[in-house]
Amino acid sequence: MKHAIFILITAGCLICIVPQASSAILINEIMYNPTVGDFTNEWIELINTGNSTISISANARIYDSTDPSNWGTGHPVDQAFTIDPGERFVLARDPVAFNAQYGPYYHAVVDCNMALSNVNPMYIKFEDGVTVHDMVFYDPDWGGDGNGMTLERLSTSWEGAGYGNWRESKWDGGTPGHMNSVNPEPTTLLVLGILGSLLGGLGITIRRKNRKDS
Ligand SMILES: [Ca+2]
Ligand SMILES: [Ca+2]
Repeated sequence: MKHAIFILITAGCLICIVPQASSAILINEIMYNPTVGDFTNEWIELINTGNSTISISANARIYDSTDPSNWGTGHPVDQAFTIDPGERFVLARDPVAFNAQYGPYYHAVVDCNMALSNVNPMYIKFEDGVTVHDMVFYDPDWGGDGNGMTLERLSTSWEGAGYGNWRESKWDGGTPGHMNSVNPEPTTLLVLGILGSLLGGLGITIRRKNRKDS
């Protein structure tokens, strides 16, 4: 019983101190290692979790880096666009390749020349001017590593920096522009996920593997 109380108190504290995403625009899905065409077929799905349409300027950029202290110059989107409430929007490294794989998309796919590592854990930040919409972290060990799947965000209510909020998609090719295929887990697993996320955030180290990036 004491054990159970301790776990509940600990879980409560963790939920209190884990930051939630503050922007309405979040990174919701990541295709970092497509089965073919790594230099063309990478994409990121954004989602507008707010209640109003949000305009993204042509100065917005995706930053990707293994070192969050050195983001580099980032990768600009090639056009301004808007995201309606609840809408999922795709930024693709090559919209022509994306449309060839997934078929005509219901919305414009915006070109953004990202470079997502297949080897190293990586940070991704979506920024528009002074507004940092979201920053997430993924690790190829979490799934989607060249098997056709993506990494999907479990919940838009939780911060996106750790494994606790990311899972390999259940559908081949992932779910660009659609609801993610993974579902939030039961409370107990959620708490464990948040704990893993918190510990990961405190002690993230960038591991270099011996595989060659593609
Ligand atoms: Ca890649
Ligand atoms: Ca999706």
